[in-house]
Order: sequence, then C-alpha cells, then structure tokens
Amino acid sequence: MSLFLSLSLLLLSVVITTYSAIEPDESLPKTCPVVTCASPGLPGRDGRDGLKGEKGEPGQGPSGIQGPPGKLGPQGLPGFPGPPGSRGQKGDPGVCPKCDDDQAVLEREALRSELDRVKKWLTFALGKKVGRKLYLTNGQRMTFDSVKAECSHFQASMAVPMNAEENEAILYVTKGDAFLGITDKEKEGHFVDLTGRPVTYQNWNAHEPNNDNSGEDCVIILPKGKWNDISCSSSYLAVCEFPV
Ligand code: MMA
Ligand code: CA
Repeated sequence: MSLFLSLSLLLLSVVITTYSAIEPDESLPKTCPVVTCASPGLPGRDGRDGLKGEKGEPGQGPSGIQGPPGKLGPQGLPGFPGPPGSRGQKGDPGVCPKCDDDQAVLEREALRSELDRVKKWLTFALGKKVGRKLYLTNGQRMTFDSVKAECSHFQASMAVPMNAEENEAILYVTKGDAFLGITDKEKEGHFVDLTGRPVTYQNWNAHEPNNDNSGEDCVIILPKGKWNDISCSSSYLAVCEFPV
C-alpha cells in the first residue's frame, strides 16, 4: 500500500513537472476561442522536492584552527640486529703468578726432554757415553795445546780415562792415536790430569813411558788401547769428554 502510494505520488509529480515545463508557444497568437477564453485560475499547489543534486565544490572561506595532536600510537616491533662493531684494541696481559710458574715448569720439562733426545742422537751417531761422560772427536789431528783449547772452547775437557770402560769408550770413538789429558810436564814420570791430580788408572804399553829422547811429556792412546808417552808438539787426534 505504501509502495503504491509512493509510486502514485511520484507519477503525479512527474506529470505536473512535465506539464508545467511546457513553455507556451510564442509564435501562436495569444488568443483563444470565444467560448473557451476566461480569466486565469488560482495558482496550483507547490510541486514536490526534486532529486538530490551533486556534491558542490569546497567553500572559499578560511579553514578552521588545527586540532590537538592525536593520541600516542602503540609501541612498534623491535628492529633487526645491527652489524657487528669494529674490533677493539688489544688488552693488557693478565697477571697470574701461579700460571707463570706452571708454564715455566712445563717449559723446563719440555726442554729437558728435548735435550735428552738430542744427546741420544749425538751419542748414537758420533760419540760414546759412559756414565756421565760423552766422548766425541772432531776427527782432526792437532798438538796437545790445540786439543786442550779446542775442548775448552766447546765447554768440554780433554779425555782422561778413569777406568778400563772409559778407556774402551775413547778407543771406540778414535780408533787410537788420540791425545789424552795427561802429562808429566811438571815432574818427569809423575803423570797427572789437567787439574794436576795424579792419574790412578794407567794402561801403558810395554816399555812405556820411556820419555824417548827426553822429550815426551804427553800421552796418546794407541790403536789397541794401550798408552805411550809422546812429544806434546806432535799432532794426534783431538778427543774431548763432555759432561752429560
Ligand atoms: C816408538 C817408541 C815410543 C816413542 C815413539 C816416538 C813407535 O814408538 O820408542 O816409546 O814414544 O817411538 O816416536
Ligand atoms: Ca814413548
């Protein structure tokens, strides 16, 4: 019923509007037949509202004052980690006396071990060790004084056998004809080592020492291990004994 009424009203409105929009034709004479011409009637009622027009342009007046700031928004998510920083300066060395002590002990043990290994290499390759003495020769022939200086230079001393085993060790490394660290320079027939101590072990060859030509104050070990007194200015093999 309401829809019917609305449609009827709309149709009536359109008819009225259309009819009232028809302009009178100016070309026609403003005359009317005698029988129909009469004085104009009363104005009709107002038509209904038209359709809503389009939105107008913004106005030209001054804009209003700026409103207050809005409320603070919620906290954002954490950002990605940044790149690593540059490397810092080297710090001072730490202080740890006990660590230093422990380190020193370890280093000492390592050095001792390495030294023992080197001594074994030398003994195997070149020399002969008896007790705490290592006998080594440089293979050179030289005078008694030169041998003495050479052994001293290498923190060793001239070989002096104190017993048969040491005598054999010296013979082993020299094969004989090597000076021993024994002389009777101070007193003829009184043989001493280079510290002046009389030698207790002696291993003279037959008929030795004979101080041949009254000029034999030094001693050599012969190829069979026996001893002979000889001139100190003659040249024989250098053999030294190293404390180990
Ligand atoms: C002989 C003998 C030794 C002496 C040497 C000197 C070969 O040995 O007399 O006692 O020392 O000669 O060359
Ligand atoms: Ca002699």
